Amino acid sequence: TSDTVAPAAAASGASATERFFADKASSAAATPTERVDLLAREVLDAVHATIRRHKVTYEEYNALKAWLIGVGQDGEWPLFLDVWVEHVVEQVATESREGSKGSIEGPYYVPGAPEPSAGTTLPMREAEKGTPLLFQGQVRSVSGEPLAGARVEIWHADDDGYYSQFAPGIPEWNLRGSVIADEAGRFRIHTVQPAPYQIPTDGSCGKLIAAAGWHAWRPAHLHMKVSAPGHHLVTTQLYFTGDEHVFDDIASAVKPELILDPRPTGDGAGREVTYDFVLDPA
Ligand code: MBD
Ligand code: FE
Repeated sequence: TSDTVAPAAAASGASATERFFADKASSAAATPTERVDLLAREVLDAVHATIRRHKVTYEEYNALKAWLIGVGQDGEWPLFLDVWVEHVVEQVATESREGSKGSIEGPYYVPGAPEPSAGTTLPMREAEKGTPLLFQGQVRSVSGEPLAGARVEIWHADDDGYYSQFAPGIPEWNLRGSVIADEAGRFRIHTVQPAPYQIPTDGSCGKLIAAAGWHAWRPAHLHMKVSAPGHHLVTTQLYFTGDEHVFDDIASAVKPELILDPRPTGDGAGREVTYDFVLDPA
């Protein structure tokens, strides 16, 4: 659009790589030797089996090699892994939970967002584009008690599908907030409806998508981290009914429980939806 510079893959990729190293890479637990041996061997065995089954040629091997080198040069390892691998890690990690369904975090979470009060408006530009959206609900434990003072972190793309801190020209904390629920565990967050998100088409992930004849879209979504002392944090995403890609997400991260159906607000100017979160005991 005219007032935003289109983000290049290399710029958002570099930011996502930097973000990952700052928050996650150093805290990753050391994996025991036997476990690395097992997992690395099985993954390599699967690669070898694919090469044999499909008689992969030297041209194809070199195309793969060039592509893998490019993923790193574009800073797109966070994007690639979160789009095509993370959903299975998330399923395995949360399969024994009884509370709210989770979904993948993706590459664009930033800790330490501003903490507005429970009936709040997310940081946004003076004339932020998009349909106003009131997102409200309550945080409870699996036993049904309201979780006073629960934290509801929310981050999402703007009406052009861009995330602050990963696309140029957007204020630092735009459409990001860390909201503390009230004594009844309730929160009310005023924001705008996010647009569907398209994976950058000018980087290595875009090249794979084009070469394989896939599409680059994720359905519009809100990202959330909901937490309370003594409970498991839930990382999730919420989607919108009727979205063209809601059952055709390039990141395979939609679950039926995560689809919202907002209603028009009384004044007709925006939409509102209620969604409650249920947290498992830690
Ligand atoms: C996103 O916005 C996202 O949520 C994921 C999982 C991957 C790429 C972009
Ligand atoms: Fe996202």
